[in-house]
Amino acid sequence: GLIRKPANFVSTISDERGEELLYAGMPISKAFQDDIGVAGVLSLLWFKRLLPDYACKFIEMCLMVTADHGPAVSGAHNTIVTARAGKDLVSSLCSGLLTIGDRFGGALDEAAQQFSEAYDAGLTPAQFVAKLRSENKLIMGVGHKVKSVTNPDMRVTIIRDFCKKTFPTTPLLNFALEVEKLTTAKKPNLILNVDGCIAVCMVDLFRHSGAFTNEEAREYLSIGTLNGLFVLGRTIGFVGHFLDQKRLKQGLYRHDWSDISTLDPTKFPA
Ligand code: Q5B
Repeated sequence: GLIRKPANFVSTISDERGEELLYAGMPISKAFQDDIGVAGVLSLLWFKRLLPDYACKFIEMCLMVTADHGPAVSGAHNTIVTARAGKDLVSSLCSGLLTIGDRFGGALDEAAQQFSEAYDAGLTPAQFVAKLRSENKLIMGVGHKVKSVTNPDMRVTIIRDFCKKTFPTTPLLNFALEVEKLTTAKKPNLILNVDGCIAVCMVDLFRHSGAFTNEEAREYLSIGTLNGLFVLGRTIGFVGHFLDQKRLKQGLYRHDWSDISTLDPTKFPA
């Protein structure tokens, strides 16, 4: 008989070959009938299952709170400069997205790792802080350029309160909030930031929603899932900044000399 050549390309999340597009096996018409929303679609395409309503609501809230944080942050700034250099939407968006990393918006995965490792090892919040300090490492998901205990980040309050109210249990969020008490006592801007808060809540969701096995929870944390939430959310804002600049017909950006210290190269040996 015929022997089928093994496929070189394997995919398991969607299928457009039949009469109707399927997302993780769910026909697109059912996604609309059941009104699963963008977060429901995300849960099908990222996790291949429809998460419970409270979890979808949480994901939607993550996308809402990360959608934008003004024109001054690294990614929006890059998007704006690129748009003003006359580039197209995709180039401007990519330029913004490429700034996302440890310092800006991309601390979620490592925050999840650091906090959950410490919690699982039975460290106290004080031991966790001391351990990272002794290793000369920053605590990912902690610290903010402008937000602090005296200028709290409402995004973090909204996510934190929702999770405490609707999640079955929030042990890692509770642990992170204890860590925050210690770090803010040292410096008021060392708050649990939006990356950190979303990250620990996602770990609580993976571990305690009943929707994932322990192995799946471990895998999602190890393959770098969580930064995807910030990337996806902030894409909304970056596209907004691109459109804003085009609408405003802003010309080429050139940084003001008065805001640059041009130093004598001979005084700074390589
Ligand atoms: N120190 C966020 O730094 C920032 C410490 C720490 C222990 C820490 C910094 C950091 C970890 C990574 C992280 C996500 C770079 C941030 C985001 C989205 C955003 C952005 C927006 C949006 C801020 C001064 C002193 C030093 C440091 C100590 C600082 N952070 N110690 N653990 N985590 N955090 N990134 O204020 O003794 O003076 O030498 O890297 O979570 O990106 O809105 O802007 O929505 O767009 O510039 O919210 O915290 O402070 O780096 O000059 O440090 O504090 O060791 O100590 P800063 P630095 P010392 S959310």
